[in-house]
This record gives sequence, structure tokens and C-alpha cells, in this order.
Amino acid sequence: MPTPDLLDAEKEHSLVLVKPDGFARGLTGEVLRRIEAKGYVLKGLKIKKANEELLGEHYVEHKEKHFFKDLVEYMSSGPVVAIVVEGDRVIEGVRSLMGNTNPTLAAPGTIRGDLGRDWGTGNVENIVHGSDSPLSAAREIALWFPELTYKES
Ligand code: IDP
Ligand code: MG
Repeated sequence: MPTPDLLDAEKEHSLVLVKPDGFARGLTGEVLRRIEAKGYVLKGLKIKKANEELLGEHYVEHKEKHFFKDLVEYMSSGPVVAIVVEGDRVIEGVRSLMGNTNPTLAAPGTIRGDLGRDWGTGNVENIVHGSDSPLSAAREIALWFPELTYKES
């Protein structure tokens, strides 16, 4: 068995997803470009077709919301690219790069503002996900990258 890759537990990480709409539109490179151009470092990267179970865990905070079923359908409609990103204040930084949840309202200059729109599907298709707190980041990285373990520096 290959040795698992190690993450430095002292550093901050965020779990980023290029969602199925972003992947299908060929925007993976553009999302990665913006994250790297900002100065953050990629520590993990994979293409994965998420199943309902994984998405139920990933979006556990939204389980009771009216849009949960549609959200899982949208997120499992095609492959996603999962990325572990590292850097000081990377969680806030990625959220800032992403922009407002609603792509119609997201500011120009942000990923969602520049590249996203309402497609009349009823889903909020907004190209990217980024962890919203250190606790969510740790939980999400463990879900999407169980092979990545932390080392103490
Ligand atoms: P975030 O992705 O900006 O953190 P959250 O509120 O955590 O936004 O919602 C998770 C995802 O669920 C959003 O990115 C979007 O794809 C979807 N979503 C959020 N609110 C709605 C809604 O009101 N209707 C349909 N989908 C929604
Ligand atoms: Mg969220």
C-alpha cells in the first residue's frame, strides 16, 4: 500500500470543489488558476463522481433545507474536482475568491460573479464550493481525502 500523503497540521487548509457545472463547462483550470495566482498551494487533487452518501455527509448542515434533494441531485449529476488548498487564512481567502452563493448577485471579479449565472434549472449552480470554517474544512477533507493524514510539524 502506498504511504499516505501528509498534511501539515500547523497550516490552514480548505476543501474546494469544482462542482459538476464548473467541470462540465471546462472551468476547472480557471478555478485552479485563480487559486494558484492568489498564492495558495495545492495539496490534493482528484476527479470524483460523488454519491448520495458522500454528499449527505458533505452537506449535513443543509439536510433539513427545502433545496437539499435538488442540491444532491445537482452535485451528483457529473464528476467534481476535489482540491485541498493550503495557506494562511485560506478558508476566508477562497470564500472571497468564490463570491456570493447566488451567481447572479456575486460581484464581478469573483469566480461565481465572472463565470456563473442562473440557468433556470431551479438549482443554484455556482461552480465552486469552499469550506466555511476550520471545523468544516477538517471534516470535509477527511470525507473527500481519507488517504490524506496530518503530520505534526
Ligand atoms: P455556499 O456554497 O456559498 O457556502 P451554502 O448556503 O452553504 O452556500 O449552500 C450550499 C449550496 O447549496 C450552494 O452553494 C448552492 O449550490 C446550494 N443552495 C444554497 N441555497 C440554495 C437555495 O436557496 N436553493 C437551491 N440551492 C441552494
Ligand atoms: Mg456552505
